[in-house]
Amino acid sequence: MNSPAPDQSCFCFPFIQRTNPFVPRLNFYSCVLLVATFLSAETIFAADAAIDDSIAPCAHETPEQHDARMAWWRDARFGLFIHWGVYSVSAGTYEGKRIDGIGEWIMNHGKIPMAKYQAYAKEFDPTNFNAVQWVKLAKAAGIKYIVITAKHHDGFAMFDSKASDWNIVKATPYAHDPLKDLAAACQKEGIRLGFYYSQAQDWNNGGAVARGRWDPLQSHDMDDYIQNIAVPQIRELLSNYGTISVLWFDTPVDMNPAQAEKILPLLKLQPGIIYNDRLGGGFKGDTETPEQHIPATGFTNRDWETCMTINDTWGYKSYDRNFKSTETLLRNLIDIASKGGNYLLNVGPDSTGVIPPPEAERLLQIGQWLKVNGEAIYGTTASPFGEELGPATAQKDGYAHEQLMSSAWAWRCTKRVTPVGVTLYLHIFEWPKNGTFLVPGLKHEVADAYLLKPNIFGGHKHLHTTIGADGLTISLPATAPDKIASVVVLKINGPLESQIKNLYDNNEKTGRRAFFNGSGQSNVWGESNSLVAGFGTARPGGS
Ligand code: FHN
Repeated sequence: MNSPAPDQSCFCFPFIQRTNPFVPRLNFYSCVLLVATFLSAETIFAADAAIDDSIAPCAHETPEQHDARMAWWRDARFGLFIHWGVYSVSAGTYEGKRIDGIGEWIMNHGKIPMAKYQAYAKEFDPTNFNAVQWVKLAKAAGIKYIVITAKHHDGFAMFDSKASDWNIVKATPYAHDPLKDLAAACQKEGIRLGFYYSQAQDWNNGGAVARGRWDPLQSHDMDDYIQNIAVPQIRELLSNYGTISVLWFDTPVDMNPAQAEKILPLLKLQPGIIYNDRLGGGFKGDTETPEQHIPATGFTNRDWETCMTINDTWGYKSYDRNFKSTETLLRNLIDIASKGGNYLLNVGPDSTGVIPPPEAERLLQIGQWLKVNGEAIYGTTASPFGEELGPATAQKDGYAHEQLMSSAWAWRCTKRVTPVGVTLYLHIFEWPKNGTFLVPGLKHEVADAYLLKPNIFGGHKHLHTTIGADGLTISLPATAPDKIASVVVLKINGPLESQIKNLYDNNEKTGRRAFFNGSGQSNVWGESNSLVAGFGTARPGGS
């Protein structure tokens, strides 16, 4: 472990005594850099101009190579996010008081001193954790990849780390590495595995702290932290767990390009790995990551993934029962697929290692729908229409920030290009009472139209269609095949022609605004956007 001698004090923050066994060492030069970074936002942007993109993995790949690398992820459409850590012990309550906000932030929101927070680790003994069961649940839910918190902002490593003893093997009675089990189970069951890693914020190991430090023992030297904690831990994660398909960075608070450049080359340890847009330092990554909302129009030129809680917290809170209905979750998945994105839906296991039953139940219900209708989700691309979304309206996301979102919820469409033409999947949420459904603007003869859900004999009910001035009208049976979303399949020979009104065109700006929330406003960490260098702002020529 890289722990300093206990009597060292910090050059920048002389009031900080180095008594925390987990904090890394500060040196004169890193302090100067730190102060300079704090003093001037221009420092960040000046350095940003000098970013060396060639160090990014796959920096020189051709568009075809890029598509090949992203292919499995684009096909997957549905991933499972897992926020699990020592915060599941406190479960939203500190010293008898319920702490507001998301559960994994309890140390920060509750201003819990390091010593008291670290004591929770002694109660973290998840003997009910069973990686095979988790992965089987994910599979039954129709999930294709898992992203689990290897380290969240509290700095607690959910894996065996030599860089800091603040980890599940050394600091808990469990004394075991659950990520090893999960990696083995994913490998066996054919589920892709990704790691979430809080590369900048670390409230126990000397990294950045959003909203200000609250314990004098919290040291902060970003360069030292990046060098001695983030870099070695990411190396461990990308070296010791077999194939890792995704590295999911988060909250690039205080990250400058030079620090991001220390991390980026490590991704070469996993050829083909996909990383998101939250590294910081101006690197745009492979994916956009709208959080707690679905952008009105998706992103036209970037892969994107909405991450979302199943209730109102990422990490377990014993009293958060505000679970979204299966109907909402399924509509979200379909809405996202219809805009060409992925849904990364979160669960928060408790401190014994159990995924709360209401969360598991919802996942299984989604899985039942996907078993019948998965063809209309996996490997599909965005709707060729857009009219079904209604006008983009300002609504609140899960953090009460205003975002632009779709206003109409009668139906959605996904598309698959086939060797002979195009297949359209109409996901109908509001089954028409008059027995007909109009696809506005579609004037193609269809080679076949049928309900995706098979009848009791295993065949499909074929549907009559007619072309009129407004589009294609489909005759439907009186009752919906599915209570939440019934899928009608339209087979079209040859390519779709351009008379279809496509609201996705030229809408990238709108989609971005919906995600980034406008300049000068607060982001989800309560920091000014301008201090979070590069986050959410795609740099042409980035990796
Ligand atoms: O601060 C985190 C939060 O705890 C959670 O991990 C989410 C998931 O996307 N990300 C951050 C906020 O953007």
